[in-house]
Amino acid sequence: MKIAEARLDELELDLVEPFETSFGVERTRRFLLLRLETSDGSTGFGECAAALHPLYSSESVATAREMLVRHFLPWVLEAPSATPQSFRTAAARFRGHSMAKATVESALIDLSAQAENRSVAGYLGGRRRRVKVGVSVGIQRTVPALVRRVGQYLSDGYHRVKLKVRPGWDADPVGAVRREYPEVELWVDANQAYPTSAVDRIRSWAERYEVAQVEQPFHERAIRAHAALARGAKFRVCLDESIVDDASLEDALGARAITSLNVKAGRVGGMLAGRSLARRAARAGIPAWVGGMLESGIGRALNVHLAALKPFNLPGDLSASRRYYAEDIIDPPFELGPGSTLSVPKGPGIGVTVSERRLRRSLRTSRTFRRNGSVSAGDRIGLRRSA
Ligand code: OSB
Ligand code: MG
Repeated sequence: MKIAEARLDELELDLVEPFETSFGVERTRRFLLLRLETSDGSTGFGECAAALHPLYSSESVATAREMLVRHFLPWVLEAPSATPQSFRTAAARFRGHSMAKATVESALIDLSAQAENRSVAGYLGGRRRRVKVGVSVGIQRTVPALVRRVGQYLSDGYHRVKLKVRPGWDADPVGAVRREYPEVELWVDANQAYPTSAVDRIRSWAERYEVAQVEQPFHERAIRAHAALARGAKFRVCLDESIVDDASLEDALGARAITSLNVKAGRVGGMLAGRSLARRAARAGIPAWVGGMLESGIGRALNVHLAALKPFNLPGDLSASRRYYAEDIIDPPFELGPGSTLSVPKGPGIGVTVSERRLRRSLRTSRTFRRNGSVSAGDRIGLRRSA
């Protein structure tokens, strides 16, 4: 495919409620959206998972923008033919910046799938029509508030609930949710908040309250501590931040530090890498699932397509549009279906329509780059005030 134009928008969408984790509170989501246009007028989208500040990982909107503008978009606009695979090979010489890389790869996958008149899921080899999903619940102000929040999600129809935990917000809230909802499938995610000395304490409350999965309790490089927690545990130990490439997965498997794999295309450099990691985990008997980064409908659609692949056999952090945003930027919005599922858009490509009107309302900056080397005159400031 010959790419004629790249448009890089920065958007800000207000979350329906603040999302608090062990690393901070998010009230709005600021993110980059990439729109690639081919010389014959097809358009493909990629949403960058990087947040405004580098708290989940070292990438941010600013670092991703720098890599896109300085390195990746010039490559895309100069390549005689750009494919997801050729981009991946070309970008591999740059270390890190996985979320920036994944953004370009996603837009190229959207275009490649459209060119073959298939959905993104079909292009990647996925066959599911609906994918099982759950909901990730942020830290709340009080335990009763958390129990109420979980109750609302259960009545919405979610079958599995992932509670964000951290030292001081763990045994009490998890126990209260378990007592109120004896049957719910409970997961927890600490985003690296515990010292490695907490192995026994985590094991104790996780087993007492029948937590099915504990995600990333320790630092991303603390592989031995995760292995110690996994040894003999009744719950799965899931790694998120620790797994960034093939080598980190091999090391975690070798150390028996992982019994569930969270795949986020952004964290691992794209959907192609995410697919191969999930296949590798499956060969080792380890289940995988698709994680989330509070994406808008575009990123969510891409995640749902990825979750249609066979090795993703646990419910993903893929919730309905209204769990995140009052108004999504896609049509139709994602709605929760029977059996705690989302349906995989049929395509071609991502299979959802981007509402340019709603996108413009959330626009902070926009810059367009063209093949002949021209760049639109300066950054266009969106309709919303600057932060
Ligand atoms: O660790 O899974 C995580 C959101 C932002 C950053 C990290 C994480 C999360 C979530 C939200 O848990 C999952 C979602 O998008 O629903
Ligand atoms: Mg996580």
